[in-house]
Parts: sequence; C-alpha cells; structure tokens
Amino acid sequence: MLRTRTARRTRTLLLATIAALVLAACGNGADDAADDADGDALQLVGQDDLTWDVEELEAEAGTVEFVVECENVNHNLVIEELDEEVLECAAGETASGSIELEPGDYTYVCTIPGHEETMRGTLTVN
Ligand SMILES: [Cu+2]
Repeated sequence: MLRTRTARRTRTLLLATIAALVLAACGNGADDAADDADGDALQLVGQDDLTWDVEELEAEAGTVEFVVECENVNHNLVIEELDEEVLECAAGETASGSIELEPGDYTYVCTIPGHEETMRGTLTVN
C-alpha cells in the first residue's frame, strides 16, 4: 500500500518534472525567437570620435535591421551603394531602421558633413 502510493507519487513527480521541462523548453523557444529577432538587428554605436564601434558587419539577404546608438553626437546611417538612408539618430538616443538588401557587399556610412571620412563600415550580405 505504502509502496504503491510512493510509486504513484514518484510517477506524478516525474510527470510534473517532464511537464515543467517541456514548458521550460517551450518558454526558452519563445525567448530564443525574441532573441533572434533582436539578434538579427545589426547593432552599432555611433561614437563621439566620429567612428562606428564596428566596421564590419554581416547579414542575411532580405530585410536587414539596424539599431544604432548615438553617443553625444547626431549620426545617420546610409547604405552608400543605394544612396538610401536607413536611419537618423540624435545625440544620446538609439534609433532603428531597416532596408531590403540583396546579397552583396555594401558600405554603411554616416553622411553628416565631417563624418563621412571616418564613419564607414563594410556590410556583407549573404
Ligand atoms: Cu556621424
């Protein structure tokens, strides 16, 4: 009798554990999806010394999303080859924007006068 109850309790515990694991796995899956959404965005910092913190980026073809944090100076982000501005960001703020890109090599540049020479990076789209 006691043994049966213990066995039942063990089985219940086991089922609860499995259910918890499954839920946790699903939960993680959702988190991963959210992370991927964020992870897909290319993160850059427009620095006060008029450089990007990252000068080489890679992305998958399609909608490419950028998130740019500006330190204490305004910047913008233009895909030079397409002469298309993806975003502008004000000093102290973070801006995001996206652009459709086919596979190829692109240059991302801040076109604010005086920035263009030093704020250049290479984006490889696969
Ligand atoms: Cu700039």
